[in-house]
Amino acid sequence: LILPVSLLALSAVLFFAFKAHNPKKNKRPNIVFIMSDDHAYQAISAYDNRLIQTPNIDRIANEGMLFNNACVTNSICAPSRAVILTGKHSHLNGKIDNYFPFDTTNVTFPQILQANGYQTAMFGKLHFGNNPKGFDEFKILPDQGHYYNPDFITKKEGKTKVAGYVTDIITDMTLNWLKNERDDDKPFFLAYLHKAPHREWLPAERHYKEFTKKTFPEPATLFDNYEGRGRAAKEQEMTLMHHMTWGGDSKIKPENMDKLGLKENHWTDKALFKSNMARMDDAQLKSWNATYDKINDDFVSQYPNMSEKDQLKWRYQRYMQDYLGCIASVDEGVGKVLDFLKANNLDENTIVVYTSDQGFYLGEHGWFDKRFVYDESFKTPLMIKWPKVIKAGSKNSQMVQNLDFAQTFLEAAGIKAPSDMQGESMIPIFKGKGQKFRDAAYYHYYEYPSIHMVKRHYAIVTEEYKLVHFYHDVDEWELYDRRKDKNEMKNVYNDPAYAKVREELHKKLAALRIKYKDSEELDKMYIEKYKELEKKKVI
Ligand code: SGN
Ligand code: CA
Repeated sequence: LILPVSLLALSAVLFFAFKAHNPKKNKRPNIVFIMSDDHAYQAISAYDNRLIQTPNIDRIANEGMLFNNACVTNSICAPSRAVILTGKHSHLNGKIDNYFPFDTTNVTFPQILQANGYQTAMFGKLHFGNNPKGFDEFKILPDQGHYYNPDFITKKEGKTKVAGYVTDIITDMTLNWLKNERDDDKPFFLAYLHKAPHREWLPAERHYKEFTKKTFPEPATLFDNYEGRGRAAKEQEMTLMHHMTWGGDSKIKPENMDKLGLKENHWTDKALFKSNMARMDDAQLKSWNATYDKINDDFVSQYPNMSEKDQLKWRYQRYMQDYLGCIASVDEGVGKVLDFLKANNLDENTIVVYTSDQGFYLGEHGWFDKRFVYDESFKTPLMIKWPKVIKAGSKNSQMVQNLDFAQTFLEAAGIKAPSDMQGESMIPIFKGKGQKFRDAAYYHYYEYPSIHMVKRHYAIVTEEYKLVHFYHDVDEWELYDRRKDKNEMKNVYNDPAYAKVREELHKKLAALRIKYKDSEELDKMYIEKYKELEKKKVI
């Protein structure tokens, strides 16, 4: 008996010794990729503390690196996610807008990580219309998902309705996986993907009470009249004044809209408000009404005496109260996940990323939504911590893009990236190497004609300038001097003082289009394909 027991003990010792000293296993980092939907950098206190405090999200910047010029290639939800997963621009991965299906024959980096021994999981919003490949486990929202008592599509049980508030549910699913389903013998890739703070901005009860009492500073360009820019900026449909909905967005009850004679800004307006309320249970609805009835009553009494300017100011405050209220729950969730990693000694060799699928207008230019290459939606928040490699509290101002995640993560995992990926690995930046990362970023937005009516455009963005071509039903060029005109209020394309800059940028843009394999033929092909979808009533 003694012999087998001691043999057993020896093999156990050997097993643990091997496990502890297996360099390959220990070296490969875990990756926690946290992404919110439509989270503007203006609403993260690590960037700007005028609107909200986000102490937990800020921890990632404090313990790692804050990127001041991170940007996207196509500022809209599902296309951004496709760029992230494939490491390829939209025109090559095929997911040019929210309508085109994601082509699942694309190779994504989670598939590669999984094939190389990573355990992979995804919780939250994907928005592809099909399930993610390369994941051992997933629970995703169908399409946009709902804030209250949302449905989820799960790998194991199919579609299920989950009681509660979406941000908290996604956080709980993530924590539960970390606690109970993680395989200690494997490194992991975990995608923790919030729906919040996407339109129509429904905060959790514990936050709307607090946030609806606050008043927020207005952006300098709230009353923009779009002079000095072209048709695209003038003809969009994303203004707080004319396109934000009274019901769905500002939470004015349909009966009050009728009472005040407020028009529906969009056919979904009242219906959206009603369907959001219909998802709440009695207790949720009761506390909702306890706060929002008062807002409604105040508005009904104020409205007859409000000027247009007063209305815009009111709509901005209403927008910020709900939008920022949603972010408060995201920040709490991030805190819980960071705490878990720390408490379980997963801190040191885990890469934690916080980003958004794009930036967002918080009243700048009088707008909400995104889509444009103008800064607030072109740039996106990004902070990354990895204590083993990245110096705490560092800042970086290079133009990294969402295109770069795939190659970055693969390099971190010691895997050679497929040669047709189009980004750059950020690992040299993590190590504090100073070389120029990217001279110019390429941008291309397609979803038009569609909601918000932002015209198709492609652009080159350098540290100093932005050259944009709006095409399809227009043929207009815009040039911005990013250093002198931070708010992008004046198109200097036809200013003779910029003639030389303009010519140089035209050349650089043409070269970038060739480098990334984009072309006029592809622009035309996607317009034709879009028309086919319109005919099929997909759009
Ligand atoms: C919905 C929103 C739009 C938003 C798109 C795309 N309207 O249609 O405001 O631009 O989603 O958003 S809503 O009234 O239905 O909320 S994205 O993040 O998925 O690209
Ligand atoms: Ca989005």
